Amino acid sequence: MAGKPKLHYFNGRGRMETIRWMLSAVGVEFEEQFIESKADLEKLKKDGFLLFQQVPMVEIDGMKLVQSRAILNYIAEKYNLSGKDIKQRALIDMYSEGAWDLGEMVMQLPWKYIDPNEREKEIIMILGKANGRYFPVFEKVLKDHGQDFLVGNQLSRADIQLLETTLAIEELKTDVLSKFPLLKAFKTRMSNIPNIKKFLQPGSPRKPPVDEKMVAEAIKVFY
Ligand code: GSN
Repeated sequence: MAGKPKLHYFNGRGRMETIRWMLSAVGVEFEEQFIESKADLEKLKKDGFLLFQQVPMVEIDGMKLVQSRAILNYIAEKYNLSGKDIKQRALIDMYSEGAWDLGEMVMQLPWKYIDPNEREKEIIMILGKANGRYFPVFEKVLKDHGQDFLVGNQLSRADIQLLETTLAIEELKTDVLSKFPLLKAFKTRMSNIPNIKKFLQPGSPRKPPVDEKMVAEAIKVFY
């Protein structure tokens, strides 16, 4: 029997967090090998384990997968999170990419904006995009079909990625969903799915928001 997937990344959210979310949502246990020094990263490179000399890298089913979205695609296919047909798949991909674009802005915040004033300006921009571009789309999708999940009335990667991103945006502004009642109800519903509920509880592999200390540590490893 194949062992647990093994995730290679630093001990923070970054590009691995969606992968942690996805595996956890389908109840797959995994191991994490944290990269804590330049030597750890160099060893992975020297051993030929990183196709493009980069992490995230996930050992799964006898493969060493890199490129975060390729890893997510594999997990989504394997665990039936990509819909029932190619049309559902297209919707799921569009919604997931939208959630990814918004989530990526939050992910990059502590890395790109060290100056507190610049960061504050960027947060206002991100909240503007969330309120003006992304959340209205998801609110309308939920309103139009009246179902529990975004596509095909079953859990897909789009639901998981939207929940992850929504919670990340709420960390910037707690009442950000006040004008989006259906998205708010979606958040509550998704958060109560047993595997997800477990992932949201303390002690799970979910990582806290990236702080300045974590950025400084990661910079030492990657630059
Ligand atoms: O999505 C992906 O996995 C890739 N398109 C990008 C991965 C990437 O930029 N990895 C950085 C770590 S910071 N982000 O997760 C990396 O491994 N840098 C080390 C290097 O030598 O380039």
